[in-house]
Amino acid sequence: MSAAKPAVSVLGLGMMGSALAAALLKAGYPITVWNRTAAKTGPLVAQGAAPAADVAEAVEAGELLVLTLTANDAVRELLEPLADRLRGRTIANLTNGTPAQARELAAFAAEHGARYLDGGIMASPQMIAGPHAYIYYSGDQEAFGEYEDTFRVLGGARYVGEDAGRAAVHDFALLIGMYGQGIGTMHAFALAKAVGIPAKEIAEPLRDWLNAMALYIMEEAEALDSGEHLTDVSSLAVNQAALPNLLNTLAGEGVTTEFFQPLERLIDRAVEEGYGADGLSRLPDLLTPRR
Ligand code: FVH
Repeated sequence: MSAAKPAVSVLGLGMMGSALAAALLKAGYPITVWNRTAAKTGPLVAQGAAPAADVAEAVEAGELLVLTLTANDAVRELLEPLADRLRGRTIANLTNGTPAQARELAAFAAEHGARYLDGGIMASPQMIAGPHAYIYYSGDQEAFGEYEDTFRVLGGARYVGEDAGRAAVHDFALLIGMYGQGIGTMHAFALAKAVGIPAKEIAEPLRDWLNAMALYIMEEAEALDSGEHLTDVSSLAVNQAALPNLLNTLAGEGVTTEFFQPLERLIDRAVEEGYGADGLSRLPDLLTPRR
C-alpha cells in the first residue's frame, strides 16, 4: 500500500456497513458512502464521509469498494449494470454468501478487469475495530496484500487462500458451531422456563459450562485428524444411554425434542456401526457420507 490512504467506497450502510465505514473514517481514510435508503448515510456524512448520489458515483470514487449487503443477489444486481466501470478496482465483498456465489462474483469481477476478495466477518457491528474482531478474506492475494493495512483497521485480517470461496467455508464452519451452541442455549432456557426457573439463574452456569466444554474442541480436532477416536472422556455408548433421558425430560416439560432427535439417531447409528467406544470426534465421518 502506498503511504497515502486509499480512497474507499462503502456500499451498504446497514448495521455492519455503517460500523465498517465509521471505523475507516476514524482511522483517517477518505470514504465515500452509498446506501439504497439514502437517509442512512446521514450519520456517516456528519463524521466526514462523502455521500455518493448513486452507485455509479460510489464506484467511481473508490479504488477499493467494500460491499456489505444482505445477500449476494443484491450485490450482483448492484454491480452488473456498472460492469464497465469496475476495471482497475478492487471489490471486497463482505456480504454473507455461499462459496459458489463467491466464485461466481470473482469470475464476474475478473471478466470486467476488477480484482475480487470475498470476506467472512467474525464480529458483530459493535466489535468492529476492537481486539476480538476479525475477517476472513479469500481471492486475489495481491489485492489482499495491497489493502491489508486498510483491512486491519476493521479488526484482524486473515487471508485463507486464492479460492474466492474459501473465506465463506471458514465463516460457515464457525457459524455452524455458533448456531449449534445457540440452539442448545435456547433449549436450556426453554426447559428452565417450562419449570419456572428464570433464565438468569441458568445463564451464568451455562456460560461457564460451555467455556469448560470448549476446551475439548482442540482434543476432538486432533482425534479427528489423527483418526484416533478412542476416548477416555465420554464415549458414544455413554452418550447413547444418556440422550433418551434428555429427550424425555424435554418432552415431559412440554419442550419440543425435534432438534435433538437427529442427534439421537446419529449416535445410535454410530454405536450400531461399532463405534461405541469412540468419542464425539467419530461423528464427522458419519456426517460426510460421500467422503
Ligand atoms: N450484523 C451482524 O452481526 C452480522 C455479522 C457477520 C456478518 N453479517 C453479514 O453482513 C451483511 C450485512 O448485515 P447487516 O447486519 O449490516 O444487515 P442490515 O442492517 O439489515 O443491512 C443490510 C444492508 O443491505 C442493503 N440491501 C439489502 N438489499 C439490497 C438491495 N437489493 N439493493 C441494495 N441494497 C440492499 C440494505 O439497504 P437498505 O435496506 O438500508 O436500503 C442495508 O444497507 C449480511 O450479509 C450479514 O449476514 C452481519
